Amino acid sequence: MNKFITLEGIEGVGKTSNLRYIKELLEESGHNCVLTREPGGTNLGESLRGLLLSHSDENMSADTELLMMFAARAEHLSKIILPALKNGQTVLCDRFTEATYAYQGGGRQLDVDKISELEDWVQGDLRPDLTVILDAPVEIGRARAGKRSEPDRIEKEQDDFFQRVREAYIELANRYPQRICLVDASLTLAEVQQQIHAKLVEYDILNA
Ligand code: Z5A
Repeated sequence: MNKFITLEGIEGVGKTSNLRYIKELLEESGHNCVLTREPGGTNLGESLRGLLLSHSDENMSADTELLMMFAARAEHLSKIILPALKNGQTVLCDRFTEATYAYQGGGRQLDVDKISELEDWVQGDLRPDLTVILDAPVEIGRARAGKRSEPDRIEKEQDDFFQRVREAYIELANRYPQRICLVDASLTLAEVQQQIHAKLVEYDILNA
């Protein structure tokens, strides 16, 4: 029963809304779920999240941002994710390493080999069983997110940054179709949820 499932996408595509839906579906079929997020999930990780997303007069270098994402991830893996999986629980995580490939690799244009080295170092051979990428045009995500709150440090980036992030996500789904899938998140919430349900069946997380 222990599965590791992650949800990804550019800001505002509906990760938070759909995580709750996935959790309900999994619990109905007998999974004991741990819901968590990145960056964050532990006390130290949430402190790092605060530093990563808050505004400061001092610019953060892209390498520092990358290393802090992986520092938070190392803590998250050792304190939450690995113990839960070992305990037979299913971990549902709002963003994980695919976000690093998309934001730091695609958005910031950092060397993808560096990210891959850190991934191997911090995670060993652990990869999510399924990553659902909610895909929608940047304007849609921004319009939905914009209704909500003050943008954080990363959300303040321009549209071309988010366009690169979106393209990097699509590339990941094309490269690893055995564990990463795309869902059209530009549709209504009910239609998005129908697609997610179908993907959970297709990837053997839920029975038909
Ligand atoms: N980051 C990184 O750079 N590198 C990394 O390795 C990691 C993260 C792990 C924090 O992420 C930031 O960290 C993020 C990437 C970076 N920065 N950015 N951008 P986050 O996940 O905490 O924050 P976020 O991306 O900004 O997520 P979000 O804004 O919370 O969006 P969301 O969860 O995808 O959307 P939502 O809150 O569910 O929905 C937004 C609104 O749209 C809401 O009013 C919903 O009711 C509405 N909604 C949702 N779905 C629909 C549909 N289908 N139709 C109409 N309206 C909808």
